[in-house]
Amino acid sequence: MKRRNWIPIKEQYAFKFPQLMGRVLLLVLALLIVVCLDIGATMLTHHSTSSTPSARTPQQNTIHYDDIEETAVAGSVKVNVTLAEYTIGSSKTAFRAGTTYYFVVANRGHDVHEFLIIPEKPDGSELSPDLQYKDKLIEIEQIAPGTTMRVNYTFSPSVAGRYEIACQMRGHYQAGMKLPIRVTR
Ligand SMILES: [Cu+2]
Repeated sequence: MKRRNWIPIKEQYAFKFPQLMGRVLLLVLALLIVVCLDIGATMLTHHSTSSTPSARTPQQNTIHYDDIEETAVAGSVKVNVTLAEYTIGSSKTAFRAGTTYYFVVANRGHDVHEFLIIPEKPDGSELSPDLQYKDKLIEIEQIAPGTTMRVNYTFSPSVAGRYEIACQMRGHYQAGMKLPIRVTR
């Protein structure tokens, strides 16, 4: 009797096990597809210059934000920056080291944009996008359309020189999202 009782249970188990494994495999496959799509979308929509992730690791002295809404520091100078397709406007393009600026960055476009302050060569000629990104002074990533970010920033005397306010999202910089600025001691 005992043996007979065992057989149906084993058969039942053996029958259900492959079904269960099939479901688990399908679930794992579905998850993998979602993850792959997500990575693909990120690569497509984000920086065109990020062929090597390590090249885009921010410097230690870079201030980097995804989302920042500071209030103005007392005595700061307000700078209105407007991002759109594919232009950058700024109420100021000449800055002094040691002065605190309150950057109010508004995305008035229909696409996601970013706010970068990146170096130019001392003579104003072009630097490679990777080098510009590596030596950026400040970055606010992924500013959604209709969103305004606010950040206080003080240029240190050691960074005096030529810079650009720019967006390096795929194709945006090349399409015109750059504005030359100067920082003086
Ligand atoms: Cu942009």
